[in-house]
Amino acid sequence: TTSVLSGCASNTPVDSVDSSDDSKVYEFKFGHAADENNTWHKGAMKFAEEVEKRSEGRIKVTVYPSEMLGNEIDNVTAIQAGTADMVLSGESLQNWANKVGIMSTPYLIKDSEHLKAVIQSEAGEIIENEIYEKAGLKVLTYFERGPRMLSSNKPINNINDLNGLRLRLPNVPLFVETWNHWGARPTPMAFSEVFTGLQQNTIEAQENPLALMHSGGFYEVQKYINNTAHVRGWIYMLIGVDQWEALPDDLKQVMEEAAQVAQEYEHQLFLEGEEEIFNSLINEKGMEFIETDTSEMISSAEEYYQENLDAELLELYNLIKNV
Ligand code: 2Q2
Repeated sequence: TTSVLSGCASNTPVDSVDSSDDSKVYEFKFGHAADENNTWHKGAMKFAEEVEKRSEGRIKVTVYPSEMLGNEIDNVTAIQAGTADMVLSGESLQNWANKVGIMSTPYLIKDSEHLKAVIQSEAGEIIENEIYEKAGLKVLTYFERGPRMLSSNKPINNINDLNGLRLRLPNVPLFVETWNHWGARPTPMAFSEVFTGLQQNTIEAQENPLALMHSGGFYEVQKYINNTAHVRGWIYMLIGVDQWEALPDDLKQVMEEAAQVAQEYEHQLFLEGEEEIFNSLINEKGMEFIETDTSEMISSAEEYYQENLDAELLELYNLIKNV
């Protein structure tokens, strides 16, 4: 590598990693929670393919679906320890970086336009920096997600039906707080344990975008989709900061370009899939759609946040609200 001393013959900046050693092959292990039919996996595979092509084989990414590298939290820990390199993650990073939880606050993001604007705004930048500083992960790109819906075996017509509901949530403190406030009995659990939990009735409900319910086969163990649409969110494609910083500049650029291609590819699949997935769940898989009255969920969440969010979260909450 270039050092201050050896660099004096040229004007090459010394603060960048030397890219002349192009024989080194960088190998990255990329894990995520969805299975192979999900657009997350297709997007991740597209990324791997583009990276390999554009780097002429100098970077090799292997994608591990279905929590094969461990559940989301363990996958992040493995990246920090250097035994894994990449992951799809988002609000669960609140466990390392408090502010990140705000990206999926129930009923905060209004729609797809708002979501994109938030990601590109100061709030998005604050969240990405927080992930970098506190979770040790660098954002490469993001995938937009469909609205999170509550699935269950009894119809949820309004907030009263949430009372005592044994509900699985991902390990996101802000989610747990909000559902507790709505009267449910939430348990944080890894995604890979949800199907069995529902089958064995240790939990009776879960919430996710339709795409994950469909690819995870939850229609086999859940009867109703309740139109709660309580979270509009997204997921980041992330690489460990150490792994990122070790890359020469030309390969960093390759990673960023490939991430962009994967983002556009996944987004197209996401848009095409939304309606198809809904129709499949209702017409083929026999789930029933309930038009939940969410008005009290919305107003009680808003009241809860104004009174209970800590100062830095409340500031970010209001910032996002006004994007
Ligand atoms: O239910 C899940 O496990 C996913 O949809 C999670 O929302 C997702 O993995 C987030 O917790 C992202 O950090």
